[in-house]
Amino acid sequence: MSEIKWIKVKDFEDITYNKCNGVARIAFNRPNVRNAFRPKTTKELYEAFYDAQEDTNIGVVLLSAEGPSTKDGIYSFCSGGDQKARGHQGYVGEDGYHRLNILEVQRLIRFMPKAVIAVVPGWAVGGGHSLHVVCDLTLASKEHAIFKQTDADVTSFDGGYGSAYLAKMVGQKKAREIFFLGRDYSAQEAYEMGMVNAVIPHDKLEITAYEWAQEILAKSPTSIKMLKFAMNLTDDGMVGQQVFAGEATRLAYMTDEAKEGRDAFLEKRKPNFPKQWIP
Ligand code: S0N
Repeated sequence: MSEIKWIKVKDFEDITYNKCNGVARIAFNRPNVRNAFRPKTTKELYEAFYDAQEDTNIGVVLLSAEGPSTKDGIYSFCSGGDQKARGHQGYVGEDGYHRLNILEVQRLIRFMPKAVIAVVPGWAVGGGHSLHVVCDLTLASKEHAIFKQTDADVTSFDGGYGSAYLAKMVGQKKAREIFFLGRDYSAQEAYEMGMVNAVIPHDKLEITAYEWAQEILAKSPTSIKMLKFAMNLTDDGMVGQQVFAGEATRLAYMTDEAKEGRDAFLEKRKPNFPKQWIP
């Protein structure tokens, strides 16, 4: 695999955002606070993910992290909500309001019609752990990745994907252990539990993520999209059905039937649908 030539999309403060050959790479960039997210971070994440979703040249998104920390050389993926930005009702943004916008970022990852891969070089903790859970795939650094849920230490609880969906992934007993005890788990332990797809030597992590992305990009985009939405559907209730059905409607628009329905309306006549009741 030749060297990846990332092209910067935009200058952000709390994240970096690059693209190369159909892959978007969005990375946390606050390594000295273990890549904790504040409202500015979630705003930037949302903007970058939305851009990646809308860009028809992009088929796979990597959610990664810059690092290591210049203070102590420790790598991190994300340590969750920035406790220094936390007020009485949530995380306080520059406008003074308390926001919980990380859930909007989670939903964007969950519902975008493209594969999102969490690339975990170090600590994945609290809301950072939940973010890796909501991504479609997770690749973890063999030497430095550590998975940990501290929500019950700081009175926050991700009652959605971070916990309930995690339980579907690793089983109820294990998910309860992760949240109730808040222990550290290595990449290998996380792999054995079923919440990590592969354990990768640290110096090969980024290139491996890019190679996985290229493998996915070689597949049928419609299949990847429909498979993601089909696998989401049962866990996402009516919203999952809505997202899946929206794509089914898009496919229906491409049929002769749909063309006849549209043309008949525009020509002010009764539609004459092709009578093919194919079972
Ligand atoms: C990550 C940990 C385990 C790393 O430990 P280590 O290596 O010993 O490093 P430290 O010395 O502890 O940290 C180094 C420096 O980084 C700062 N820092 C680390 N994490 C954070 C953080 N989350 N916020 C702010 N600062 C952080 C340290 O303070 C230290 O700085 P200096 O050098 O200046 O002393 C360890 O650091 C750790 O346990 N971190 C805290 C993890 C945590 O509890 N995170 C919050 C968990 N909760 C959430 O994430 C909320 C999620 C959420 O937002 C949400 C989810 C669902 C629904 C709603 C919400 C919502 O509330 O919005």
